Amino acid sequence: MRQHHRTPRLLGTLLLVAAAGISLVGAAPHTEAAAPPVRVVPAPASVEPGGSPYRITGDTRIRVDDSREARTVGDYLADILRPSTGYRLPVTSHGAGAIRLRLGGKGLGAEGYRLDSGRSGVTITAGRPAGLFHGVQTLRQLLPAAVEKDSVQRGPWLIAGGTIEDTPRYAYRGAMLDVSRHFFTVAQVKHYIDELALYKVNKLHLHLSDDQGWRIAVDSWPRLAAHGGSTQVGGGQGGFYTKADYREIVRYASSRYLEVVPEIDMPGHTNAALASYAELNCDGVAPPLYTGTDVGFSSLCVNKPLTYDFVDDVIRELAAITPGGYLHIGGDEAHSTSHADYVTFMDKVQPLVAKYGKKVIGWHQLTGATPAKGAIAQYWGLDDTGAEEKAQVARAAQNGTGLVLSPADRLYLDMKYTADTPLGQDWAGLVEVRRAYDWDPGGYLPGVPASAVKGVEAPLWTETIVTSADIDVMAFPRLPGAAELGWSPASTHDWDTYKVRLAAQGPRWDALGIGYYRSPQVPWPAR
Ligand code: NGO
Repeated sequence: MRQHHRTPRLLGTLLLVAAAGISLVGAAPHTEAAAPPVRVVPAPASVEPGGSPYRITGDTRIRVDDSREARTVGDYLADILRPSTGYRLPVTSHGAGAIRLRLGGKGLGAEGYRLDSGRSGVTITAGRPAGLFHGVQTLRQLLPAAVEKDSVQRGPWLIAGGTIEDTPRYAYRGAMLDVSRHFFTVAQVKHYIDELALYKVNKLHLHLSDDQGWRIAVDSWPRLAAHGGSTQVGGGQGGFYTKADYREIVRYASSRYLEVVPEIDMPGHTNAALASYAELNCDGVAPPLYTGTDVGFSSLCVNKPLTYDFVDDVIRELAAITPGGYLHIGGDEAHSTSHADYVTFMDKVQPLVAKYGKKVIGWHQLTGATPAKGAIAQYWGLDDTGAEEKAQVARAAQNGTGLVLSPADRLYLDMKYTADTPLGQDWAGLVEVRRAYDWDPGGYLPGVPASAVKGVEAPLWTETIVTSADIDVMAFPRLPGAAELGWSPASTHDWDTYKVRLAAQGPRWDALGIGYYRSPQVPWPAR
């Protein structure tokens, strides 16, 4: 098979042709209907259109390999297709089936898949179940948008003929939800997970603590959640996850092939903890709970031994309910901590993360201390952040620290799109859809070896975000751009073809009930 990622212009052309809705396969004389276009986000690594489309009918069966994971992905696919097609679509591990989910295949890695579609059926092949799942997301996008509706729609349910072979550019493709500034229920988090899964995002970073709220139960320090979780920005009632709640989020995320990355932000952004336990404060006096939106005013007491008993307990309990490999320790905006104290704190806390079997992630200020071996720094600067700060990050990267890129004036989903955007903030600037998409993580920070970049993440801070509808309108349509930066080969990067593929997502979001910002930069089809 031709590897289109080595021939960028050709792939760009194919996607452009496909995006324009011009069928490359419609010429086949026996084709029963014009082949539908291939408009997939994130852009697959290789698309080879050709042959007749497959048509899902009332007789279609979903044949899966005889494994629990393949069966689960098959059931998930059937659950998506049944309401809108009205077909039975039995999932079976025996006999024939025109839609096939196969585990096997070489060279597809942990998350890649191959999708072969033709007159007689569609086969998704993957080395691992995650690849089958990602292949199913692609399959959804090959079908008409109405497939996403929850009531029976008219077909025909055609899937373009051809072959897609697809593996991700980066292993870390994240989204962050700040559940501290405003609390979001387990159901709301699951809803967001489902949206992230559409675009092959594989990390859910939960910002579980901040000045305004502590959101995870810790048995050895019960007031953290009971008191520290009892309010939020604006003074609402807040909330927290019990351990059972958190486990349920982890379980659900993993059913969508996302790994949860929990964050306890330290040593700053800790007012909720300091308010809950007087003894954590240097002066022994607990501050009141905080419901404003200032940053940089709180700090754990770096020179108190009790601080490290506290951190040890929190990390131990959190690590025990987190199957993923990472634990995020924050480290941003420690403006009330001296530099020397910050370094001391990070020297003491990072080994605790390792002690409980996890790898450290921290905001990129961590590179001003000594990042532990195997640590990841999450860059949240701007395009015009000073050269010195960028050089500090680059030096850490040269010395082995991995990077996840979340430039605030590109990937912060809480930035306003335009001055008229009702929600969000603008401290990092206005971030329209093109700005969010049109940059290259591989070459973004000078002096950073390409191998140091582990991926990208789109954080959603929630000072102004209260409901799931608020999440949706800030995440869509920028989140899919972030997901594409993480997944697609650099050779597919092209705003003009991307915006056409992105426009095709609009009717899908309408069908799914996702309210989004109809940016004038994107040629949305008329509603
Ligand atoms: C900053 C700050 C957060 C704010 C966010 C708002 C980081 C890493 N620390 O990002 O506390 O919520 O901006 O955009």
